[in-house]
Amino acid sequence: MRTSLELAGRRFSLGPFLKCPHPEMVEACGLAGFDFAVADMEHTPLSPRDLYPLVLAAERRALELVVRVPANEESYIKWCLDLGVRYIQVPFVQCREDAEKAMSHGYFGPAGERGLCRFVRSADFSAEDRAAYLPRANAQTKMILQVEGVRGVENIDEILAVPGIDTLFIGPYDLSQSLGKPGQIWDDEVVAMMRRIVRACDAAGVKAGTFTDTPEGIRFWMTQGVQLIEYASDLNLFMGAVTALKQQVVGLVGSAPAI
Ligand code: 3PY
Ligand code: MG
Repeated sequence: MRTSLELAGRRFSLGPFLKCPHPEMVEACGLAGFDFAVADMEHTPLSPRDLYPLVLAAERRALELVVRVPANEESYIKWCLDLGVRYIQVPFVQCREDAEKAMSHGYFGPAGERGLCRFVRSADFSAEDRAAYLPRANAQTKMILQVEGVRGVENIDEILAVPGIDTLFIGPYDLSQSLGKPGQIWDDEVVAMMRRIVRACDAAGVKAGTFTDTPEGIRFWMTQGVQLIEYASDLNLFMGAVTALKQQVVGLVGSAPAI
């Protein structure tokens, strides 16, 4: 993963969530200089079929496409990997067994039990040498596991002990809900718990990631040692742009235009 940001000698990756299944959005993220974008199958009805043009657009613009699958299910993970997606993000990991299951879906044996077919896009539809494919596929796959509930936090050390996790992603919104404070992502208890997870990641040598929806949030989590920051969403950025434009026009002409 490209790391375009730097603070105090540490490097970070930044990218937005995509809620719209449009390759143009993916290209725009690449052109804007983001390191990655996250196609969100958890919180949109994005289908596996929708992913193909997004993957092509990401490759065209040298952008990393992360796919957040709807659940920790073999089929979802396999469909994405077979298409050539390298970064898979798995929601709601609560314990060691969940983490082991996700990792097993991500890798061919002996590391895991990813379903094996070499007639898929990730193996160049069988044009790639079969002996070369399996180790190359395993080497390029990166698993991002989401911890976003109190149970996951309680089990954080055993989750982090599962070998091969690329990034442990903390979901602040679901975590705030799990703590009985739904939506209060800047509540002291929520932030303290998130910082505790970042420290546990540091100790385990696993990258920490999180979500934020303000530029101040990006800076704050960078200073806390988070290395992967997933930001707001394509639609949230668009809403911000059109709302700001409307306010600007109202300021110029003194009335609310019908735009
Ligand atoms: C959360 O905050 O729960 C998330 O999953 C962020 O994407
Ligand atoms: Mg969540």
